[in-house]
Amino acid sequence: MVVRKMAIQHRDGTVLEAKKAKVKSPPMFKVMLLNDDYTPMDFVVVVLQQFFSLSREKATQIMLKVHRDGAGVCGVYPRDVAATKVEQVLGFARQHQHPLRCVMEEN
Ligand code: TYC
Repeated sequence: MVVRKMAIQHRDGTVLEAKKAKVKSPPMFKVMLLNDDYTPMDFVVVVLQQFFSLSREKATQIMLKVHRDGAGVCGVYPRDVAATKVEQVLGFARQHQHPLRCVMEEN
């Protein structure tokens, strides 16, 4: 936390000093899916619905973006939440023997 000191000097020489606490918002991380040639499209849509609370329509849009562009953002979260999402997605993909990749990146 950054603390900025502000001083007001009065005519009589007394000084009033106030500290203003500057609250810094926590760093945020994008969770991204990466494309591959093997993971079924339907599986990716289920992942996006289950772990990122997206509608089937929004999940389908993001899956298609990843398929076309190579990567796409699933959501933006504080560090620990983003790390948990990545682990959950990778664990779920591994259970189903799909090579789906999921990464986090500071926003
Ligand atoms: N490219 C995959 C296919 O054609 C689909 C896919 C989409 C895979 C998004 C991964 O993150 C991904 N079956």
